[in-house]
Amino acid sequence: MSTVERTSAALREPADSDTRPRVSVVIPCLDEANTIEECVGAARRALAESGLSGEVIVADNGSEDDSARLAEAAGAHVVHEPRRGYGSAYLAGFAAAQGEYIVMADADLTYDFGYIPRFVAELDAGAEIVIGDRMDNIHPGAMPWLHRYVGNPVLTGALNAFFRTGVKDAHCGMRALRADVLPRLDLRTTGMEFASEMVIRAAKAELEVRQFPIEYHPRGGESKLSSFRDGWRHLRFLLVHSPTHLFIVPGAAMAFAGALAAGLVIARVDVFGRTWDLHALIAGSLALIVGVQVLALGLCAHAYGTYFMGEKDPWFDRMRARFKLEHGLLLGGGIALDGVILGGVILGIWANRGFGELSEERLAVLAATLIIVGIQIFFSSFLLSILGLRRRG
Ligand SMILES: Nc1nc2c(ncn2[C@@H]2O[C@H](COP(=O)(O)OP(=O)(O)OP(=O)(O)O)[C@@H](O)[C@H]2O)c(=O)[nH]1
Ligand SMILES: [Mg+2]
Repeated sequence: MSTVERTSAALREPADSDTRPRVSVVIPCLDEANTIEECVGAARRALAESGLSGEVIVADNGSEDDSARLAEAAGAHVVHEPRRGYGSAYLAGFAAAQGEYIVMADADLTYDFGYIPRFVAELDAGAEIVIGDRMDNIHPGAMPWLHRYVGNPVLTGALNAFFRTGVKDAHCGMRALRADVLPRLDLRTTGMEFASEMVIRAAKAELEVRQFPIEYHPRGGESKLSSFRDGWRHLRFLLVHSPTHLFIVPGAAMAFAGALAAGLVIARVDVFGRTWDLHALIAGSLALIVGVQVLALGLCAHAYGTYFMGEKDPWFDRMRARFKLEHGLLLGGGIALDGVILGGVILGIWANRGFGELSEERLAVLAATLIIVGIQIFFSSFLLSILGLRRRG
């Protein structure tokens, strides 16, 4: 289920413009009985004080405490989502939202609902998504050291290195968006990685994203965040959505280093005053074989993304415009054939010695490497072609 199939109520059944609220404040909630009432009250006050018509939706994620009842009593519309996870809770909340705009914030009093008018003003001014930036205004005790100086900078840094979103605080939980961008965002993730997914999808869909500094307060009640499990979920999401960084870059680096090491051994070039020999050749060969394998997997992952997930990658598009199946077959077949010829040369040397002592380990490693790499390229080219059989674009 995603925001395409489960888009907001406002888009499925447009209410007439007189009754439709402008703003839906959506609050995900898992066992936040200490703070949920105050959050709902603060959200309603912020709407009333700024003259915005609105509703407050609490997406209760199977709380075992009194959260759902307290939220309802405080005036929220409570939707129940039994499937656990921050993303699941938000998907359920979005599906119930009637507003033209959606404002998102946690149920733990870390975010100040007084910012709602500012978020709305940014949307009114043309933004499609607005994301708070907590980084310069974190109150003492609001964010553990590990998240402030390791988790957030590393994950936000990786996200921007991979996807160039320019978002400064990619995990900020206070955001706002136009309900009508939900189908373009097509959000699907169920856990905390939902926060990253939204930022990445917004960048890929070229939405107008704006940010402004907000304050981050210490939490009331117990945190639901698990540093390592949730951190890993974010990182995993970034990696599997960027085959270039997961496969192509490390694969190319390994293949290059391996080919270089093997080349230096074969050419008998001195490195740091020593001639590298068989061990360096074996290491180089290993790196080259693994590197080519990883590169081939990366190309297949790119092909899958392009053909089946509507991804747009100019680099991959250029590659597939330039290289056809036959190019791959010729390259792979040619390299494997070189390896076979080299094997024949070794056999010739052996025959010359009357099939006696033979010590052509270097040539043998080289021949085996060429045959392996050639066969990998040959069959990977077929696999790439198979992936593109039913392509539409
Ligand atoms: N982690 C988590 N949060 C959920 C879930 N369902 C709803 N939530 C709500 O999502 C919001 C975010 O969770 P938090 O525990 O505040 O996570 P966080 O804001 O990253 O971490 P803190 O800085 O400790 O608050 C809270 O309002 C939770 O109650 C769930 O299954 N897991
Ligand atoms: Mg929180």
